[in-house]
Amino acid sequence: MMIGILTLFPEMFESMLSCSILGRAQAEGLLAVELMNIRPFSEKKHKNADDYPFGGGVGMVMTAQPIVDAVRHVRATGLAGPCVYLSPRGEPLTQRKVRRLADEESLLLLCGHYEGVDERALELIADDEISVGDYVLTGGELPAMVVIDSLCRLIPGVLGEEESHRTDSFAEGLLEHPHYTRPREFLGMAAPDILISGNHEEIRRWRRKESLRRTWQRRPELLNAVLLTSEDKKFLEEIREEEKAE
Ligand code: 4FV
Repeated sequence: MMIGILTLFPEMFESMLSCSILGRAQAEGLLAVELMNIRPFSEKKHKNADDYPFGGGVGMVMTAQPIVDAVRHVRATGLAGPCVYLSPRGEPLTQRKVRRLADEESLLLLCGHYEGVDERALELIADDEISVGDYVLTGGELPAMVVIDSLCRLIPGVLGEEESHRTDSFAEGLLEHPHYTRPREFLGMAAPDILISGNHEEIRRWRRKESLRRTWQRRPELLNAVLLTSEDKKFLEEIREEEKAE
């Protein structure tokens, strides 16, 4: 997969792209990331890429020309995938959306900054808008990193055992079950015996029930979107009884 990033602050990406899973994915040729600074495309004498908002108000707005020319340059290099603008008014990013993006050959991520981007640039070049959450950041760079990080996990070969991202939170629309590792006893707290029993069917059942419990406790609305098995319904019954008893 090829990901192009258009930003005024390419240096923000250097460390996150160079370490751990993302670093390895690029080294193994499973992912290619092209960082591009928008500013050099500015036709302004001092290369500024922002200006005062029409209609007044605080802050600055990114000007259309450098963005449109930068996208045209990227398109000319053959990156044909959808151009996604990161903004609080975008479609909320979900694991389902991440899976859809991961099917693309290539992607172009446009990072806004200041108050935002001139709307005409978005009309000309944006194919999609994505939000990573209902809060306001200083720029689209961190949201772009969130998209890249969540995407790269789904690229075949990036995560060790293929299996691992299939058991993710949200992979099945539920929150993740608790995880434990050595030592068996920590500060007097024991890891659940079932997990050390070697009985894989019982472990599967424990993990499914604990995923359902966490989801029921913290994000019950998610349960409406999950196709619950009869086993799930029985677990939820037990959980309601157990929680009532507490
Ligand atoms: C954002 C978000 C976000 C808004 C103005 C950048 C900032 C500034 N992007 N999900 N939440 N963007 O807050 O995606 O230009």
